[in-house]
Amino acid sequence: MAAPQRVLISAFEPFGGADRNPSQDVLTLLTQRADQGELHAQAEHRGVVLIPLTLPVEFGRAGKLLTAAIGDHSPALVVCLGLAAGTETIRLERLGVNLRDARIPDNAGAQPTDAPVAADGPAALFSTLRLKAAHARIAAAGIPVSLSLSAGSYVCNDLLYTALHHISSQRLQIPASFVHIPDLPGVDQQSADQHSPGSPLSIGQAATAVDLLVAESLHNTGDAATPLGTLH
Ligand code: PCA
Repeated sequence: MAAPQRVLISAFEPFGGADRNPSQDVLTLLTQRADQGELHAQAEHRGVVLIPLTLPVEFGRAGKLLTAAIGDHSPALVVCLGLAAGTETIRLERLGVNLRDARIPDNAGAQPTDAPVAADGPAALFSTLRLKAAHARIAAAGIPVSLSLSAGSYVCNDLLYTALHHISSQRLQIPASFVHIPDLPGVDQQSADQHSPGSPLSIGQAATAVDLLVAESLHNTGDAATPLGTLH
C-alpha cells in the first residue's frame, strides 16, 4: 500500500440568505468520485485520500476550523472551495489579501470593515498550488477557467489568507489555494453533467476542474511559466 496522500478539500455552507452553496455540491461529487476511484488525481498519484470539510461562512471561525483540520490530518495539500455569484468561469485564486471588508454580514452577524485578517501578517500571500499548470489542463478539458488576483474581501478571502498565513508561519510544506465556483444549479435539480440553460458549466465540470488542480499540484515541481498575467 502506498502511503496515503491526504487532500483536504473544504466547501462553504450557504450564506446571504441562499438555501444552498454549489461548493458543497462540488465537494459531494468529488467525494463520490474518490470513493469510486474515479479521480484523475487517483489515476496519476498513488494513495490519494480526500478529506472533505464543510465550513461555516464566519470570519475567523472558518479559518480556525481549517487550520485545526490541517493539524489533525497533515494533508499533502489543501484546496478550499467557495461560491462567486455572478462569475462565468472556475477561478483559481492567486492571492489571499490581509483584509476583511464585508458588504453583507457573515452567518454569525459579523460585518468587519477595513480590518486585517492577521494584525502581524503581510499585505498579501501567494497561493502555492500549481495554478498555471492546472489552468492549462482545465482549459484543455474544455472547462471555462481563469486565474484571479483577488478572492474578494469576504469570508473566502479570509479563509485563503488564514490558511496561507498559518502554513507559512508554522513552516509547513503544504501547498494550498482557493477555487471560486460560479453559481451552478445543484446536483439534485439535474444530472451533475448537464448544463442548465444560461449556466456556464456543470457541477460535474467544476468537480473535474478541482480534480485536475489536485492532480497537477501533487506533482512536486514548480508551476508552469505560461504568460497568463492580466493587462488590467
Ligand atoms: N463565497 C463567499 C463566502 C462563502 C462562499 O461560498 C466568498 O466568496 O467570500
